[in-house]
Amino acid sequence: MGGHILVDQLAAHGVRHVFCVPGESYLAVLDGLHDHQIEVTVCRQEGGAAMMADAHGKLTGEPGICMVTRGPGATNAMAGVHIASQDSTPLILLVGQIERGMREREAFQEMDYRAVFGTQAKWVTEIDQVERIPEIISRAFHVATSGRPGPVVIALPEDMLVENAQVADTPHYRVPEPMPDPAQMEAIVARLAQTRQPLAILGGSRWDAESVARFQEFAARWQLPVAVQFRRQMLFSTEHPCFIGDVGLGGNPQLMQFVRDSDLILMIGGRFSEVPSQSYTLLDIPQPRQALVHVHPDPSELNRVYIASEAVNVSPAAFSKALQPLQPAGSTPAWAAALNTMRANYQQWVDPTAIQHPGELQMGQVMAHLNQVLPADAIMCNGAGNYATWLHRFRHFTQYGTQLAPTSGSMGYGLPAAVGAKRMFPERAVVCFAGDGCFMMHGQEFATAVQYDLPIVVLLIDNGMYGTIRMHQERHYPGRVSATQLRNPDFAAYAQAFGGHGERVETTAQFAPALERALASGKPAILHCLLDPEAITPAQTLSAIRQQAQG
Ligand SMILES: Cc1ncc(C[n+]2csc(CCOP(=O)(O)OP(=O)(O)O)c2C)c(N)n1
Ligand SMILES: [Mg+2]
Repeated sequence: MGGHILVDQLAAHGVRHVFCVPGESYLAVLDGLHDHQIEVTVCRQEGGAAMMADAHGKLTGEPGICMVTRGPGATNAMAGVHIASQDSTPLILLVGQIERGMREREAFQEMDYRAVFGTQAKWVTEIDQVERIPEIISRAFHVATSGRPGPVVIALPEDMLVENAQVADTPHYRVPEPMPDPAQMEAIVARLAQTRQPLAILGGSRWDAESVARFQEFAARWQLPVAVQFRRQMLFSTEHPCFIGDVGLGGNPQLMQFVRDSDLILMIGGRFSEVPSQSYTLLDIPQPRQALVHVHPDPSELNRVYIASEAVNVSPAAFSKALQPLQPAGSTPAWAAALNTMRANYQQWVDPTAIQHPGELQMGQVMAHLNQVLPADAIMCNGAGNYATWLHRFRHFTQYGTQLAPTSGSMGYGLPAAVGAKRMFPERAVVCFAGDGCFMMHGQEFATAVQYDLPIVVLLIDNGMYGTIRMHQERHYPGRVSATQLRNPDFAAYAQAFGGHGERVETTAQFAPALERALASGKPAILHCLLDPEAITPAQTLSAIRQQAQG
């Protein structure tokens, strides 16, 4: 039966987990999962299920699998599809669909998936013939993972899923991995030899632990200054002597100046889109002043916004491999002093103990404590909000596979991502940072954490408002607070009501013992951390922003 064939095909491509919200439209697939070794995570909302699948894709490089019902299930899941698209994450969304014979009558929950997901997914299709399931599923895995990875959406007509057929399994998908032309690598080395101040900026997907290690070795050999793009801290160790920071929101102004002053930029894997480029101001468009080496797995991304001096159409993993034999001519490059200055500046920028802000709970101290007690392989998750700045600026990321953060700035991502991560890696510590606004967008997935006994820790940073928007409000419309105040529940009681561990943290001194109890509880936990609303950024208070805007 189609539903069973589908599950077998997923298994043939190595799938071990699926994230779903059930629907009557795909009962045959659920039946196929009944006796299968594939693990199922039943979620509370399809957006959360899709975000868990995205987290799977980010951590493993293999497509995360999400199953939802037609119409409202699919529109809910769109939240995760958009994240996977902007983050270049492999994801396959399987959607139950109305019977084939009812199409175009606006049947119950009918939707035109090609039209609705057409601009978000790499490929949208519908399986009309049960015999074609192996072919289409195989293609879906290849499309989702090759070139620039992204989401694929497949609609499954209900009547097709109950038809029978004899089919053969397809082999496990394989991602084509072209290597760069050695002559182009020579050209890049020749440019490096002549440059005054080079800078590598890392981003995108199709990295892995090995390629990160290779790139770190290359950077060390060449004493190459390295930065990462917005929410891509896990691509380069913050402890590496060549690391000089991240180009993101609320970034270090001196690093931004360093980008402008560089005469050669190696942009590897990323798109240098609106946020890292500081609203497209850091590099000239379309022709940057600097020589630009752009490495990207999608040829249509090369020369799209920035005209490259060397456009290298390979994945970051392939590029890092090709860098291995390349040796610098001399021992100390001309830019070594600039690197050391910038590295020292970076170390000051990320010293959390240097930060003081209003209120009894000091986030700098919280971050210093987390850096001390959390293992290096702890997976850190977040959604969107000013609270995330603390995590991205002050956490000592040192390993690949430790960060789940949407570059699309999608609120609510942190909790489902944490649930998905802990489901896949139960032995690793998983910590979710969430704002009071952010948490409530997908807070229902705390029930999923309880259902599967997933002891994640949520640090819920409550400032009683949609703080980011309030900050922008004060900058542009000072004193005119509109639609940004929040009246919140008791989040510790919320955790307890769901069957988890919950505590309220009001002061710095309370934080460390509360975290210890949360970790020791063995349950999903929420630490309801009360942050003074004045402490809107590590550097500025809300009142100061307002006063500045009022002139
Ligand atoms: C799904 C979604 N809706 C709205 C926004 C716009 N937005 C960005 S940050 C933010 C406020 C976040 O509030 P909170 O989670 O409490 O964090 P805070 O900024 O207060 O630290 C909003 C509404 C968004 N990024 N994503
Ligand atoms: Mg808030």
